[in-house]
Amino acid sequence: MTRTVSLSPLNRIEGHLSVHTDTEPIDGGKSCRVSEARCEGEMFRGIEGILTGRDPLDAQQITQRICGVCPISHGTASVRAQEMAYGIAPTHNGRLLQNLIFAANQLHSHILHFYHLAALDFTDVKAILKYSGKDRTLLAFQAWAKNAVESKDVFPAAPFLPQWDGNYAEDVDFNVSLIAHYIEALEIRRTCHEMGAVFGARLPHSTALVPGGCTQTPTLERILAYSSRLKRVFAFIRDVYVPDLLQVAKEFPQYFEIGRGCGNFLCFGVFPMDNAGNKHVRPGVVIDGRWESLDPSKISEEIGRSRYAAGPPSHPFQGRTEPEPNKSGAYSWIKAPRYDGHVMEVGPLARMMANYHDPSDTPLKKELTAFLASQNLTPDKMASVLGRHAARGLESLWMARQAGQWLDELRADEPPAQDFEIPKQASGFGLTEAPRGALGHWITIENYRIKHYQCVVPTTWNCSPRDDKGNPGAVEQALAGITIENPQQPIEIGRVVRSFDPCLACAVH
Ligand code: NFE
Ligand code: MG
Repeated sequence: MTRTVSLSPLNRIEGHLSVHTDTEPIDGGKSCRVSEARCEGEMFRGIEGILTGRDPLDAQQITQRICGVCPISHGTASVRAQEMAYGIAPTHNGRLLQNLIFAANQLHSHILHFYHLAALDFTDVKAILKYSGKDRTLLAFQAWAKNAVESKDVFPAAPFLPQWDGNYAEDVDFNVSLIAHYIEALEIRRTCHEMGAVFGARLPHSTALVPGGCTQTPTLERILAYSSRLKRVFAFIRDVYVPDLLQVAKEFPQYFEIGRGCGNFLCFGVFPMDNAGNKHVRPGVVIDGRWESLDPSKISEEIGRSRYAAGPPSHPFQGRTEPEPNKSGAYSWIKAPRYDGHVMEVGPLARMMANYHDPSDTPLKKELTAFLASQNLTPDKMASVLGRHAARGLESLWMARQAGQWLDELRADEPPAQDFEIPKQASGFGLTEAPRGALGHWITIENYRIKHYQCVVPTTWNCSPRDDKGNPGAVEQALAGITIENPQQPIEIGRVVRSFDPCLACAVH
């Protein structure tokens, strides 16, 4: 008999997501297998509508408020769209400063995701009770956990305890070190925000990011402030984050087989190398295992199962966002973006796969090739829970190394931004990558004001509901077929969904 197993709301992600799965019993009814899943974005925000009628220069400020985790991505998509509309490009320094602010924000996001959101799916928190070392922070944590275990409170020590009985990592020292690194990663995140603020003026929401570059000049003092912090962050990624990922992979090899998803990957590319359109992370599309170049005209959004007023699949220049909360048949506030009608996965794994299959040599291809050889893995294993975590870690390592290069390329005596005038009528779009994947903003200007603004956002792709043809979204597909050992404590659903690092605030923007 079909039984619905839900996680509602799913915690340790950003925002309000409910996941419902229809399951069939296996193992005499003790366990079950997911036959199909539904992702439900539970809130509406309406930031695209807020932009209508405003000064176009408000856009990179207001759209950064879509999210406190990936604001720089929204700011970047917005300045790219405005640059196209104004007919300008960033200066040499402007491009590098934007890349540096972006890298700081993306490193922050990946470290946050692994240590503060996902790693608790694999960590046996109660292992801290067996800790016998002298670290005072860990001893304090031990006392807190002991009290929590003995307490009758419902949430004695959230988000650590209570914890479901799952198959967590077995090695006591490894569990304790994941807790220690959870604490250390808080400091590293602060360091990343400081790096971003050196050139971004403030973080999370930068005031320095502008069409044509950045308002902060690259003084020697600022370059040193960034580089000293970058050294610390790079060392953490190399010596802590990546080794922890490898250890999780060693303890949970089955998760290279679980959570495959739709198998199609979309990447808009990021980190411009010049103003001719070349990017360090190249744009590209992989459909049914075949690479093709990106064609932005093939992007559309479908809303048949979303809580918006009915309309045909629309390119973002035409798209509308008109809430209809009680629409019949709709089950989510997330739209369903599609590429040439295909369901696509976006994110670090999609960037890796698009760059791995790209016919030219790409830096990410080099990273992934070395990783696969060292782990004795084939590329198809990357479409999995662990593959997504690995892609995030490998990308972080590359990015932290590359950021040092960008610092070296800054020219102290050149301007950080390009002048421009806002035209009376214009339109443009900006495609970039956010930590969670492909992000695009589309702007139309009339009478010097924003007439129309649409954002198509990473988690909108990944957590989309079914489209007009009934095809489930990427996360919905990744859940189909997984086994849930204990339907009372469906830890496996959390592991699969969190591997995509969903942000629902972004998804419903
Ligand atoms: Ni709110 Fe975001 C990223 C964007 S996800 S985190 O990364 O854009 O949809
Ligand atoms: Mg939108």
